[in-house]
This record gives sequence, C-alpha cells and structure tokens, in this order.
Amino acid sequence: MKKSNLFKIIVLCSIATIISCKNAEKHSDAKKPNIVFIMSDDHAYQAISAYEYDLNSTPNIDRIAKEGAIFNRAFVTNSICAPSRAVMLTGKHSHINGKVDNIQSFDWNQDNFAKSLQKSGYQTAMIGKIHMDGLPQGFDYSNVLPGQGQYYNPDFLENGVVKRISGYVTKITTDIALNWLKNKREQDKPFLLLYHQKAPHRTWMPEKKHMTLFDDKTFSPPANFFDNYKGRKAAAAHEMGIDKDMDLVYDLKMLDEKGEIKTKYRKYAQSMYNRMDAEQKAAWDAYYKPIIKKFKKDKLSGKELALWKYDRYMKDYLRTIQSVDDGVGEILDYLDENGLSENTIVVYTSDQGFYLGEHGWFDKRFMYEESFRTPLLIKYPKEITPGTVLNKMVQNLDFAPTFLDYAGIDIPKEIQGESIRKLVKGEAKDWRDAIYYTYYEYPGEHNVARHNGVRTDRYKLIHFYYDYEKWELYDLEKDPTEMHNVYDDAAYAEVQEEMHKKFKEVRVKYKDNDALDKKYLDDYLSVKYKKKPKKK
Ligand code: SGN
Ligand code: CA
Repeated sequence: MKKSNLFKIIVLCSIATIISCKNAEKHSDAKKPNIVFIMSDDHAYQAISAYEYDLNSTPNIDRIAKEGAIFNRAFVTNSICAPSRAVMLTGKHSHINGKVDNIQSFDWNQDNFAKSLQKSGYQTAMIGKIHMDGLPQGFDYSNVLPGQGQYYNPDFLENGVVKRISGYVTKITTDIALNWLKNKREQDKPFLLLYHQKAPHRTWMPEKKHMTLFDDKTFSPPANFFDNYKGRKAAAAHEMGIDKDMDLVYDLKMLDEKGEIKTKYRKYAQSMYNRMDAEQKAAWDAYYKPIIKKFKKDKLSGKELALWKYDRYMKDYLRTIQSVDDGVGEILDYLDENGLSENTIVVYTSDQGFYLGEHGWFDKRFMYEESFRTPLLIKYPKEITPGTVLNKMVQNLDFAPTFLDYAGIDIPKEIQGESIRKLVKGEAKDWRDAIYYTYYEYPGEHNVARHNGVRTDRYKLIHFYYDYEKWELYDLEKDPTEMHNVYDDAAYAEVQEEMHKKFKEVRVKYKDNDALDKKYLDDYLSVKYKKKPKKK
C-alpha cells in the first residue's frame, strides 16, 4: 500500500473513533443527573419549617423535603464559613485540606469535586457566596461575592472581574443563577450549579418586601437563654451573647440620626446604610425610624432589654430567610417548568448551624448541637422516595463523594467522607457510629476556644485543648440542650472511657493528631497575631 493511502486510512479511522467516542460520551452524559447545590450562610435548622420548630414558614425549602428526604442528624466538621466550604468542596477534614479557619488562605490547586465533574463532561457554575480568596477552580463560570459580601448593592466578581450590582443580594444571586440556567447553560451537557446565598449571615438586613414580616409577633427565647454556663468554663468566656455582645446599632439597626446611641460598631452600621440608594434608604427609614424612636423613649434595661434584643434579632434574621426561601422557589419552579426536575438532584444546606438564643447566643463555632448541626434536605425523584426522614449521622464531609457517586465518577481514596447515595435509598449496610469535629479560630472574634471532639448517637465528648485544657461530656438523650457537663461524674465513668476510645479512633481514622493541632496553632498565631503560642 502506498504510504499516502495508509495515512488516509489512519486519519479516517481516527475520525471515526473520535465521532463514536463523542457519541458514547453524549449518550452517557445524557443520563448523568444535574446537580443544584443550594447553600445559605448561617441558616439554623430551627428556622426551616420542615424541621417543625414553629418559628417561621419556608414553604419552598420544605418542598425539597416533601419531594425527597430530610436529615435530622446532619453535621459540619468545623462550624465556620470558609473551612466548611473547603470541606464541602474537597471531602476532607480541615486539617487535611489546610483551610482550618477563616483567616488563612485556601489552596484552590488541590482537587475538588467540581473539578472532577467538569473533567467528566459537566458544565459547572459557582454563584453567590464562597468566602474564599482566589478565582474558584473547577467552574466554567463563577460570579461570587468578595469576602462576606454586602446585603445592599453588593459587588460581585464575575469570572474574577468586579462589578457592583444594584439591588438586594439574595434576589441578585437568584437572578444570576436563573440567568445562567436559562441563557448560559449548554443544553446537551449535565450541569452542576452551586447556588450559595449570603443570607441569613450577620447583620441580617431584610429585603424591602419582607421588612414588616412578623411585626404582629413577639418571639420568646429558648428555655436556656439565661444560661449561667455552670461546669462549662470555655462556654462562659464567649463573646456572642445576645444580651451583652449584640450591637444595638450594627446588629439591631438603632442608627439614630442624632447619633445619641453610641456603640462599638456604629460606624460600620453607618457605612452599610450609606451604601443604599435614596429609595432603599427611604424604605429602610420608614420601617426602622419609628422603632428607634420608641426604643429611645422606652429606655429598657436588664432582662427587658435582653428580651427586646432577642425579638428584634429574630425578626430580622427570619426576614432574610424569607428572601432565601423565595429564591429556592424560583429555582425549583424553573426546574419544574423546564422538565429538568426528574433528572436533577437538589440539595439544600447551610455552611453550619446557628444559635437562635440557645445558651443566650447568636453566631456558631461551638460543638454544641445548634451550630454543629446543619440543615440538610435533598431531592432526586429518580432515586429518593418523597417524604424520606433520615436519622443517621452525616457530615458536610460527605457532599464531595456523594456528588461524585451520583455522577458515576470513582471516589478517590484520599476523600474522607462517604457517599450518602445508598443511605438515602435505605440501602446502606454499615454506617458510621461516630463523627469527628474540630474548631481552630482562637483567639479571635466571639472568643470561642479551640476544641475538638467526637459525637455518637447518644453522647458527645469535647476537648478544649488550648488555654483551657478542659473536657466536657454530654448525654444528649437526657440533656439535649447540653446544660450538664457530666465529665468526671462517677455515673458516667464507663461512658467516659468509651468516648475517649472513640475520640482516639476518629483521630486515627481521619489522620489527625496533637502535632497537627500544634502546627495549626503556631501558623494561626504567627499569621494573625505575629506572636508565639504560650508555653503550657
Ligand atoms: C464576621 C461576623 C462574625 C462571624 C464571622 C464568621 N462579624 O466576622 O459575627 O462570626 O463573620 O462568619 S461581622 O461584624 O463581620 O458581621 S462566617 O459565616 O463567615 O464564618
Ligand atoms: Ca457561615
């Protein structure tokens, strides 16, 4: 055969192979499920009506549970924003992915599940809050808030380019997500959409349309609102009390014109207000001015003031959630109306839980239930029976392997989480009986000491290992609100021993140890405080 003919045959064969591979790829891609991963920031499970706490009504988020499954025991591994997101992306604990606190930077060069999906043919987008520096990797399109983001007229970084957008952040984030689904999505590819809201993060600034919601209601705090922290020394040192730490002007909007209400963070409240346009300011003033006037007249103090603060906090916090729920409704409607629901997995979660007055607190960080736990709802009509309720312990560590599993991609052995795919179908044989927690950002805002611990179905062991060197043990069945530390209580001697064993086991399982704790402490102190840790 002539050389040129041989060459022609090779070229033709290669083209045929490429075409058939492409077709095969298209064919298998068509079966891959789309993923809409919805995350909000600081959304307490207590504030989702599907969890039945009777605080508010979130009909759209609830739709996910009705059409799919709800988890009663979903937890994070490190209850703070950026570390939680790093765990979610990598499927690895903070001490492995390196993003242990909000301060240090995240290494985007490491593997994450979006990169794997992208490589396997998914079109990927990251929209809203990500709270990590650097251009998000693994996404064909990103449009994210820089840092914490602003509620009114926020800046967005569209593929790394900054743009200020007029309006309210939750609505804008929804509009960007819908626009991507409608106009930027390639119809013949499976897609992964991370739709991540800033709300209901501090300082809980409501959208105009929900500004008066709950005005006919006064919220009463949980029974342990006036906690005295007996037997819980580290908890007692907190700086996240609604009573003593919540700022009247910054958090509770008492920005009076005369400047008579002077607080530590007043100037930040002023700059957030200044960011609004005339119309936004007018709506804001129409609502808050009469409240400010009454507040100045009433001169509340002591318990009365604490209860007033709680009520104002809850109203604003829940109002911001109403806008989040509206957005979820718009996305679900879009999927329904465009025949996408059947083949789309929709997840709703938060980067962690939040205190709504339990122990007298706002914020998170502690391993106590309300911030350790997080909401988790998932629907996927092809596999999940509507109305499924799950009580097994899952963690945000499980997102990456779960999404890889659904996308038919092998789960790398370095991933520390487990796919929940079988669990949701009721087909998981062995499931974990203990989960591991770490918290590092100390000394720092809200003064929550460094700690780690283990939780089983019934018990929780916590170790505050820096500055305090204290252990706490809780019997969650007898003491669900964690008011009685039973560490060193003779009645719990056996449980205590067993929990220490479990603690060691999870430390080994997840490859954590004292040397790593020390390393992260040294790194943190040198970055944040430029000083050496105290000698023990
Ligand atoms: C900000 C908040 C804190 C909050 C952290 C972390 N203060 O610093 O109250 O704990 O974020 O939140 S604020 O004055 O800026 O509102 S996280 O969700 O990003 O981890
Ligand atoms: Ca958060």
